[in-house]
Amino acid sequence: MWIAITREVSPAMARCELSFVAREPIDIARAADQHRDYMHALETLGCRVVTLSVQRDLPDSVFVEDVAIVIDELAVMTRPGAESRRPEVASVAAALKKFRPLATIEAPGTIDGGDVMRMGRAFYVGESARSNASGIAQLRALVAPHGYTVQGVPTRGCLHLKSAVTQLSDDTVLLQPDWVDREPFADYRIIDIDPAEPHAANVVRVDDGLLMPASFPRTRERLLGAGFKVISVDVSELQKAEGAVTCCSLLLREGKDHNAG
Ligand code: CIR
Repeated sequence: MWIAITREVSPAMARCELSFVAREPIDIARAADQHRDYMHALETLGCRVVTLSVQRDLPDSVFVEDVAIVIDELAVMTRPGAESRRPEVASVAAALKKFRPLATIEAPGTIDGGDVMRMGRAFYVGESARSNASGIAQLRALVAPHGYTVQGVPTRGCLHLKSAVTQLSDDTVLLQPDWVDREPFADYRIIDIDPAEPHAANVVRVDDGLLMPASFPRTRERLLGAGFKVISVDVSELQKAEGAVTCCSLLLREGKDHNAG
């Protein structure tokens, strides 16, 4: 069983950070509806959803993935690359400390959870505008004692590593070759996104199920053809905030409770 930590959409989301997409008006009510559909999809995939209360003044606070990196052994609270996002960390830490011992990335390190992709005990971390060498080195020092490796991976033309590559199964990744090299992932089976859908590489995996945006039907066909079980959700308003599907939840395995109170 998985716990999915989420947070309600902020009414200030129109003031979100944007890096690679142009600003467009965001329909907040519609974004909230889409976010509810997203949480239902997570439940369908077998997650118990824990929703944190809205942070009205923090435009990007729905994107909880960026503020923590959670493994069975601990939760690493990040120091997000965008300064406007650093006040999001404390309340997610308060929620996570019920489930895991906490560790923290300290200045001058920065790291966004969206840059952190894990395959088994191998972490790949985007060397992006949001995640720097100090942040990556600190993550390595925190997880190495638990038997994990950490490898930096350059990205280009996208916000985060997980805009470019995500996990489909224990041995397969979905990849956008324009935004990341294949070479670091050569040990895995690689499925390319459909080239007509450049943003399609970001999918959530929960056991043998996948959740992806409804706007990428061609890539969905590829995944269905490869035998994956896929749920699609319309997240168009969240996409206008440069979000996708992994960014709206923190997934942690239940039954690894820390009971720190
Ligand atoms: C940002 O620029 O930080 C937000 N507007 C979008 C963050 C999306 N996060 C993610 O994909 N992990």
